[in-house]
Amino acid sequence: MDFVKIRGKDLQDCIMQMKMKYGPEAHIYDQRVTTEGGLFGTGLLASKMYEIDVGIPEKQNSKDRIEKKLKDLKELIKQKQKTEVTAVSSEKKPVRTIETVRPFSERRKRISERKEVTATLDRDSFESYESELQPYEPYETPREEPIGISLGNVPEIHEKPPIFKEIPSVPKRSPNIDKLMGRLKQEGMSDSYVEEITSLLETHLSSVDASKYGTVCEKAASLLEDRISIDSDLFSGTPRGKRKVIFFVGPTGAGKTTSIAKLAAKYSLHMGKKVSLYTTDNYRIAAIDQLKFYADAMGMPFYAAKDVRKLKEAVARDGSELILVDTAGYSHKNLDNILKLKEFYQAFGEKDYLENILVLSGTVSPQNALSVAKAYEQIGYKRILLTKLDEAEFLGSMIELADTIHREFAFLSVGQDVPFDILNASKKLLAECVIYPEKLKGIAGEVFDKT
Ligand SMILES: Nc1nc2c(ncn2[C@@H]2O[C@H](COP(=O)(O)OP(=O)(O)O)[C@@H](O)[C@H]2O)c(=O)[nH]1
Ligand SMILES: [Mg+2]
Repeated sequence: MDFVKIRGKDLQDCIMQMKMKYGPEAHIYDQRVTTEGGLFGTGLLASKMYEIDVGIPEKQNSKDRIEKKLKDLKELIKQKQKTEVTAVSSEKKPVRTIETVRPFSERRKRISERKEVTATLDRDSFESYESELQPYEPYETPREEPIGISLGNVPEIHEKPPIFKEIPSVPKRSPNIDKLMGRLKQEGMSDSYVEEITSLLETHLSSVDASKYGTVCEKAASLLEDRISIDSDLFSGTPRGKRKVIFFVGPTGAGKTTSIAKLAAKYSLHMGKKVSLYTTDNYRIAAIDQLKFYADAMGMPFYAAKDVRKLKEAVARDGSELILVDTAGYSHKNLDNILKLKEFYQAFGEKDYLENILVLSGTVSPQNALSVAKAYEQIGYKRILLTKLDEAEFLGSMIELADTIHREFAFLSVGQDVPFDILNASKKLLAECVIYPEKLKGIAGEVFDKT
């Protein structure tokens, strides 16, 4: 605990300053009225002032401290990467200059000790807490029929009376719209979706507008923006007084663990929330190690769930406001495994508000993304965290997918740098990445500046 004095014109002013400077955790432990100025030290005509003594918990006593923690975390990660490379490239024991990076061997020993005391799982005693999950809209298969103008839908004009003879059977598209259609198809969007977007676009463009490619692109970007839904608040929809629990689900390698670490840093170090990290990926020591490393670096509770009963005990003791749960990556071809994730919901109770967020890599093919989105529909999810934008060539198919299955984008992961390479999802950015693909290059994240 640190202590500071704050002076102000009245108590209200002092409290305001305290909250602004030191956040919600700071509190007053003493207050007094003092004077300031006055003639020749006599106190005559002195103005009345208030002074408070403030206690600030170490964790968030200043912006500087948060920034320092972030810097330390970055340093630590760099150090870890260096030591891992050294360990692989030479037989020599890696030199570790930061004490907090404990040798893996030591951690493995601790983990195996913990494994020995694993209790057996009483699967029959599970109660269903699925109703706690937010209702998810049923999955709809992508629309296949072209909407708007299509050759099949155009009336047979040649059978009309002679007055219409001059009208071409298919309305001629402006070359700029054709060019944009090509662009969208190259983005991985399906023919029917491109048709839908461009038909809509045509209704919004005058012939003068359509003659300028720049205007066509601008309008297309704004129409596409309207098709994108976003929600970047992890607490979104959480009823008052409930704790938010988020399971990050998705295929192996999608970026679940690193994204969790980034979001944990944002919500804990930057926003001052009480965050805990859990993993249900209890079979792979490396997976436990990876998340534990981040949890240790940020000084937050970490728990590797061995079974539901143990997890329930840990959850009951946990005083955090936000629990981020890492999960094992399951192949979208193995529905049974995906459904097994639901077992872990039993560990949470009435005061918890559960959500799944699907972590999806922006580098996968449209077909793969669709299969993954469908497979994880079995456990329900409302939001998508899109990763690897820095490596993605195109994002069009991801936008189409989310629009078609009515899902929101939550965050965009834009690189490997924990905790910085993540952004709140932005309609404008996503739409512009599709229309102007050069935007994808050099995209950078730095959530801590922006919120
Ligand atoms: N280029 C790039 N790599 C990423 C991104 N997110 C994660 N990765 C990398 O992808 C690999 C797998 O990430 P990880 O979080 O372990 O995936 P998980 O298996 O889903 O937990 C790691 O090497 C990460 O550094 C990203 O946004 N861009
Ligand atoms: Mg992982």
